[in-house]
Amino acid sequence: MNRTYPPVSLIGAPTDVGAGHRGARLGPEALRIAGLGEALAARGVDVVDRGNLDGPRNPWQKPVEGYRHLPEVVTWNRLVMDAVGAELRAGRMPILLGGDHCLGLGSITAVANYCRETGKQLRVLWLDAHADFNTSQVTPSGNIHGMPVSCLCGIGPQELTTLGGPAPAMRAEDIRQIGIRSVDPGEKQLIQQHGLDVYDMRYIDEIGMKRVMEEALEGVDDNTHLHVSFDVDFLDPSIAPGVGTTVPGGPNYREAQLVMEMIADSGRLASLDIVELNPILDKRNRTAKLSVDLVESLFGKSTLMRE
Ligand code: EXY
Ligand code: MN
Ligand code: MN
Ligand code: MN
Repeated sequence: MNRTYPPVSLIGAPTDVGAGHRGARLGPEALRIAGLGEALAARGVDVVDRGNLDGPRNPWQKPVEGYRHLPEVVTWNRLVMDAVGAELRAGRMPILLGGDHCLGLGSITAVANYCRETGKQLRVLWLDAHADFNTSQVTPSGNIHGMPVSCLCGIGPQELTTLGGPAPAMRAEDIRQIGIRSVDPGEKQLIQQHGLDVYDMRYIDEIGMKRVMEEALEGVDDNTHLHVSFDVDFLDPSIAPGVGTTVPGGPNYREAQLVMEMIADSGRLASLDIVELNPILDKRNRTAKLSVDLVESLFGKSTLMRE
């Protein structure tokens, strides 16, 4: 399928304030060194690298009332929301280079607001080992990278839930979570209460990735803005060791490629986060290179010509 893509802007957000390991702040550089910009340009995409946002450093403190680094997380997410929103309004596709996954909050808040302005229908595909649906009451860690989805759905501290306007930034029914295999006990109850659509690894094993993706993309049409939030811990750790929160039993190489290929086939990809890459824990930038390989598939690279 020959498809033209809108111009792309790479936005680096070098922080790990939402995480329990330090190192994701180096993610944007690792993705650049793995050749992300060049790979997109080779696919015929007009790509500009906006460089890195400049936010607060990681103070490396213990959680306070269930949140670690809340003020810093708020500041980083504001920066991300503004940068992502500006690219969307300029008719460009933002690719956020994290950084930890707390940044999905700012990114998707911007996307959701853009959808409201333009009358587009939002669909978020959350590719992750984790549901990231914790709250300060049930979090085992206080790490806010375990909370962006609940915040987006209006559950969480007011500074985060109202980042871009009145809460909730998005509805639980706008998101599909794929690859999930680590959910905390309190988080499990909240997911149930809010009726989140979770395609966990057991479901993927049972019905296969092709059908899972068909279900996750059901209802996506010409008026859909498709946002992909790609946490690299989605991938099985045997192929993607460069993350702080590895969980065994994730999608293998071909399953991950199929996810990206089927998203590409939908033709609706309009914004993307690549988060949680931790080069300190990686082996020779392998996880960054794999991420670039997967992004090529997201932008339509395939083995054969396909209809
Ligand atoms: N559920 C665990 C917690 O809240 O601490 C682990 C969260 C990891 C979040 C990663 C990035 O997706
Ligand atoms: Mn995550
Ligand atoms: Mn994760
Ligand atoms: Mn499998």
